[in-house]
Amino acid sequence: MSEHLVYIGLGSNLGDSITTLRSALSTLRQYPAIQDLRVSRLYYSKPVGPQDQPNYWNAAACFSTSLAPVILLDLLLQIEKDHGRDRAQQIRWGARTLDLDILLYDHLVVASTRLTIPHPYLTSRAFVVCPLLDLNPQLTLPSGRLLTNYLADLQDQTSTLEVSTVVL
Ligand code: A4P
Ligand code: MG
Repeated sequence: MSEHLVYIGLGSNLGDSITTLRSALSTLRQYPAIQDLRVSRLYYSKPVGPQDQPNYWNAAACFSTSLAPVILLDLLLQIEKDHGRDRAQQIRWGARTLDLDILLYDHLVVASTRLTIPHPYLTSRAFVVCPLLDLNPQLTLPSGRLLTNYLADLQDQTSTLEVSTVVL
């Protein structure tokens, strides 16, 4: 079975976010098809989008997997649901107990109705770029561009992004 290197983003701004993020990571570690999972530092930041919602806790994780992209998406959506994510109540970019996004899957580019990889907002959000660089400072996108090259344009966001001492 071929293995793929995947990076995911984790976010939460409702409920006990740190417990939720830890629980989601421990759920992922229990799957035999997910191996060598590593987690970034934990970040705390103001919401992007509607401001009338709590601040967010964010991190990224990378792992090796034999799961195809849509199978992995279904697994992440199920884990979100199991952690109280209620899509019926949700507005775009609004508050959520748990958000799990596929950021990168090898150097694959996907643009289907269910899945866009790389994640469309990956390079424009410091709360995604910074944890990804924790995991791999030399990370490159499918375009071949180094992710670190995008940091300069995100200075407004990085100045308000707090790194937590909490280890997930
Ligand atoms: N989908 C397509 N591509 C992907 C992918 N690469 N990974 C589809 C995961 N899902 C993907 O997801 C809706 C659908 O997107 C899925 O069913 C899947 O088929 P969603 O998580 O409900 O999306 P959304 O929240 O409505 O929109 P979006 O743009 O994905 O939201 P984001 O980007 O997750 O933003 N501020 C801070 N500081 N930190 C945050 O984490 N998060 C958001 C939500 C807003 N502001 C934030 C944060
Ligand atoms: Mg999402």
